Formats: sequence, structure tokens, C-alpha cells
Amino acid sequence: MPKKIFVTQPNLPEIEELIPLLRDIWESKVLTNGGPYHQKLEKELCSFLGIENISLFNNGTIALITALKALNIENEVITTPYSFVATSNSLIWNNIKPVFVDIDPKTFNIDPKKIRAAITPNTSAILAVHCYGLPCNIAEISEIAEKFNLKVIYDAAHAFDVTVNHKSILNAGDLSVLSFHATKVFNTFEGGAIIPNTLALKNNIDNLKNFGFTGETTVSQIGINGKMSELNAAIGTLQLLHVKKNIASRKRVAAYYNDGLKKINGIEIPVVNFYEEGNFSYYPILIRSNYRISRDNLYQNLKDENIFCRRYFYPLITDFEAYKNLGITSDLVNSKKVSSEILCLPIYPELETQAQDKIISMIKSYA
Ligand code: T4K
Repeated sequence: MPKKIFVTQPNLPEIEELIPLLRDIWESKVLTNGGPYHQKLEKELCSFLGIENISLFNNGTIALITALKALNIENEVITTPYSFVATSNSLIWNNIKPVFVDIDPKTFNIDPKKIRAAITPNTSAILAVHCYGLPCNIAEISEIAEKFNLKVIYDAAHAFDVTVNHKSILNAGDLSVLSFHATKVFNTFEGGAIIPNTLALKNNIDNLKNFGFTGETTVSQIGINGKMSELNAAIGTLQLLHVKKNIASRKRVAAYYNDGLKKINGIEIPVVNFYEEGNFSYYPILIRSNYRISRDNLYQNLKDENIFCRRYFYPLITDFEAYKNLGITSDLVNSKKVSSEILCLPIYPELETQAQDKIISMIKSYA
């Protein structure tokens, strides 16, 4: 059987690079609670990403939950059903009602026109996702938010180091949330961050992620434990040294697929794979109805050859059992169609051309 190829493989620094950092941690015995590596990584990420403020977290989901709390979001929030379930789970964990609206079928991001139509007196915010790292229509979302006095939160879990006109998209909205999970372009094994647009908001978030402690004996608000450990932060400082090179390699992998998969009957390559300022975190393709076999059969045939693609995002969040009792009535035609046609192919810096050739030729063979 050929060797297993997964949808992604984590980037790792050389283990030798980590040893001196581990020694440092062992000697200092500072393992967590905003230690020196935590502070170093925050500083380095600000300058690397071109942002003013950041607050590190133990994962992206807790960061999202805390972000909503920090902005006092309540009632209803307009969001997308085409995402990882953590996006809307974070709303429900805050007793907020998610109002799902449809996506633009070209970008897979929330459609601003649908946002406008869904606003009610109970709407307090927009929670948008830069899906696969392709920027949302930030200008239009800001305009709507201003007009209707809504907060804007970007789930930027896929959007590490993504820019528009060479400026970070993480500065958009009231805040953005990153994930540093093992499967992401920049990983700290587990981890995440909030990028707040003011220092005052960062200070509030720092307080919330540390149980709400303001000093040794004062709890000023009901917080949570969202802190990143020193080990994760130390790994982050090493990952940062290699991430530009890794994104460049991903870009090469994407370009190779773009070329090999063009003009195949029934296969469409979405715009995100051509986005020059992207991070090439995923390589989605659409399997249209004029392809000879179904998306699920292609997925299975590749799996039988030890090639493990993923159907991100199928099922839609709104189709999960746990979401069925929310009384969702939205018209989600585009989301449903994309979800039934999507297939994310393996992409990571060390993916071999030979493996890509095999994937491309298998896809061609069923056209
Ligand atoms: N918002 C959005 C839009 C997100 O996509 C996510 C997470 C979040 C919020 C929440 O952020 P975190 O709380 O996770 O920081 C994965 C990830 O677990 C999840 O982080 C990610 N999105 C989601 C899109 O994908 P799974 O269930 O597909 O992961 P898993 O374990 O099947 O991994 C995929 C492949 O990666 C494996 O087949 C092999 C490889 N892999 C994975 C891990 C974990 C490795 O080689 N090593 C590893 O350690 O969810």
C-alpha cells in the first residue's frame, strides 16, 4: 500500500532548535501565566503580522468565546453556516443566537447583501470567517456595521499572515481571532490569539483570559482560563522563523495543482487558490455535477489509495444534529451547494510533486 498522505501535515522546527528553549523553561520553572516566552511571542507576532495588539490563547475556540464576552455581545449575531463548527459554537456558549446567512458561491465567505437582509433590532454583531484564508468583503461589512451600529468579529482561524494591498487583514473589525492548531499554517501545537483593535480591549481580554484577576486578591469580572503555556509560546517563537518559507512552499504546491487541474471537465478551481496575498492553508476544489463520479466517490477512491482529503465544510453547521433544534429557517442555497461539491486536497510544505502527480492523474481519470 502507498504511504499515507493526509490533507495536511504540521510544520515543525528541528527538534535541536527546541532543546535550548526547553532548558530555559526547566531552569526558570516558569511554565505559564504570561511568562517570558508568552511575552516574547506576543511582541514578535505584532511586528511579524503588522498589528498593534495581540493576546495569546490556549486555542482558537476559547479565544472566540472570550472575544464575544469581551465585546459584551448578546441577543443575535449574524454568521456563516459554512465554517468549522467552533465558529457558531462560540456564540451558543455565550447564550447568543446565531443567525445564519448564505455565502457568496465564488469566495465561500458570508455575503454582505444577505447580512443586510437579516438585520433585526436584536442583532448585535457580525461574526464573519475569512474562509480558507480568502479575505471577506471587509469594506462592505464595515459599511453595514457602521450604519446599523454593529460590532464586527472576524474568525481569522485560516488567515495567518494574509494581507490585502500588503496590509494585514487582522486589523479589520473590532477584533480578529487566530487559531494556532497543529493543522494551521502557523502552529503552536494547540493555540490561538485575539487581535483587538485597541489597547483597552486587549487589557480587558488579558484580564478575562486569566479568570478575571486584577491583582492577587481581586476578581473584577467572571473570566476563564485561556492562557497559552510557555512551552506552546516557545514553540511559536521557533515556528515564526520558518513560516514565510513554509507559506512560499505552500504557494508552489498550490500553483502546481492550479496548473495540473485546469480544464478538467467538472472540476472547478476556486478563486482562493489564486489569491496572491493568501497563505495557501487549504486547497479546495469543487466537483461539479458534470464530473463523471460524485464528490463522495472521488473522496473514497482517493482514500482507497491512502490519500486522505477532507470535505471542509460538510456537513454545513446548520445540518449538525446539535443545531437541529435551533429552528433555523434561513435560505442557504449557495452554502448547501458548495458543501456538497467541496473537496480539500492535501497541501503542506513538504508534499512531494510525485504525490501531487498521482492526485492530479486520479482526478483526471474520472473526468
Ligand atoms: N474557526 C475556524 C474557521 C476553524 O477552522 C477552527 C479550527 C476554529 C475556529 C477553532 O480553532 P481551534 O480551537 O482548533 O484552535 C481540524 C482542526 O482540529 C481544527 O483546528 C480546524 N479548525 C479544522 C478545520 O480542522 P479535524 O477534525 O479535521 O482535524 P484532524 O485531527 O482530523 O486533522 C486533519 C489531518 O491533519 C489529519 O488527518 C492528519 C493531520 N494531523 C492532524 C493533527 C491534529 C497531523 O498530522 N498531526 C496532528 O497533530 O479538525
